[in-house]
Amino acid sequence: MADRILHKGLKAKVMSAEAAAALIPNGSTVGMSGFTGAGYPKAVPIALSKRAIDDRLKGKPLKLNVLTGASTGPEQDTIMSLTEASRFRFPYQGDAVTREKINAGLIEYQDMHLSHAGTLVRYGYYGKVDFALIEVTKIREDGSLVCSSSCGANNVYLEHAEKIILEVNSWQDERLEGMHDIISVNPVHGERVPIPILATDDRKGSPYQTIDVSKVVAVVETTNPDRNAPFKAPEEIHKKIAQHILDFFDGEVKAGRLAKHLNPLQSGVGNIANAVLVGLNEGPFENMTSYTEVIQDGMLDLLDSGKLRVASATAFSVSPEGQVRFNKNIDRYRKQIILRPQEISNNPEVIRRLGCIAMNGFVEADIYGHVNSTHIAGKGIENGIGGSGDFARNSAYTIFMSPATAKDGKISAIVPFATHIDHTEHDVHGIVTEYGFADLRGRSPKEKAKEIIEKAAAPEYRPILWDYMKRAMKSPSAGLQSPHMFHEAFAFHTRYLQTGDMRPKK
Ligand code: 0RQ
Repeated sequence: MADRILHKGLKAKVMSAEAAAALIPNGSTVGMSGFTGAGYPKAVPIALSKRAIDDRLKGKPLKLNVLTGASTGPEQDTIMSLTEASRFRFPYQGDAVTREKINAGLIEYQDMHLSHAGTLVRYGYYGKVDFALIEVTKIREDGSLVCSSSCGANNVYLEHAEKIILEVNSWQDERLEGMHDIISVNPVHGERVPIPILATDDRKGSPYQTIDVSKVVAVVETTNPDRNAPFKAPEEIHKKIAQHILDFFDGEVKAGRLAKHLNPLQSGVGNIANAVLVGLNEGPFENMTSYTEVIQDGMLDLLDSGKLRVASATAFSVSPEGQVRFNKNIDRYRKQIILRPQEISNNPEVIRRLGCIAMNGFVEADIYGHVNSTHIAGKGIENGIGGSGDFARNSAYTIFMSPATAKDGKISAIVPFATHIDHTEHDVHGIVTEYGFADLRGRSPKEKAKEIIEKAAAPEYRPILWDYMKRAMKSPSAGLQSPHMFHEAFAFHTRYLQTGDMRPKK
């Protein structure tokens, strides 16, 4: 792997993952690369987890504060959570074991807007960052780095950490070089300048990440693949949701509010988001662009068909099959794909300037349009807000999508009052389920409730939602702007916890 570490001084720092892990003292704060299952460190976290097991047997459990870009992969989140080597986790996770430990109170988790993460770290809210542990594709002669399959918050941790450990992963295709556009934000409020991105395909930074080479204490060579979940072919329900969104776009084009190339698309991860991309590939829109945080398989399809002109993101989240296709066509994709640090890909200023179309999943939405993206009632956190808030608050179109029910109809995604609110009614323009698109624009809360119940709620839940709404309007304690009955607002959830079904027994 000699040609991947071209800086002589850093070549001399090559050591095993175990030796690098041994440099990290207990109690350290470690800023790691990684955004979805892409570009996260893979060897040192495993070595840290092994050490955590040994240290636990010795009665001195290893406890680290782990900061990342977003979710990562099994060699990082799953294993470090299993061994409880992670004491504190920030700013996003999407891992089943980590979720279980957080909900059991064994890991402290701060769930944070991804665009804010860098500023908060720079302002010292997480204390001193002792180590940056960053996966890269290559170290150049001058010590600058070719990032790997995600940029995430690497720039922040590399700038801010006292010491740096680099994992050079030869599994990452060297031809990623040239795909990144690294702009770093001045952290000082009052001294910040406009982010110079005026169009999705603007490149205004450097393809390389510069570092203070003297801070590097270890370089570890790895060969492990990124791990992103394979996508299922869209199911009927996902296709229906996608079709409602396409019909909505069609209406906006006819009304003259959107051009045929639409506005830059942001799309969350998951099967519904992928179904929307599949639908767009079959639909009438041409010459589209995407300003988003992850590039998934559906976006590669759109690039291949020529429907999508350019995609800007901070990470890849492609299936193993998508990865093969990506590597095969990487020279073409390099001209069409730009990877940026997450504080740029998710930057509110840029999102608002471009007028993005944000499409993200939701856990539950209430009748007035408040959206819960993160918490499952009675079960705690699912994943986190991720970038959904960055895009929801600032996009020209903010759409949330989900099946109308979960757990075989026992849970309604539309409830009287959301048990946790990530996105308020002021930011939400559309709520979509397989039953329809509730268009909340230009409507008061009571008008939104009518639209949501009639268009988006599952038919079997409509009567009980109407019943709640109508009684709330007559309740003497309720104001008539957003009528509620506090003693009953969570009746759907309490019934589910008591009987296993949100529907009342007949
Ligand atoms: O549970 O896996 O046990 O079957 O939640 O739900 O329907 O498969 O949908 O995978 O798209 O996830 C909101 C979680 C949706 C996701 C959320 C259960 C359901 C299932 C998953 P099972 P689905 P998805 C880009 C933007 C926040 C972050 C974000 C998310 C599981 O979209 O994390 O938008 N969003 N980031 O059965 C109980 C309910 C439920 C429920 C769903 N009301 N009650 N369980 N489920 N609704 C990404 C980044 O920022 C990196």
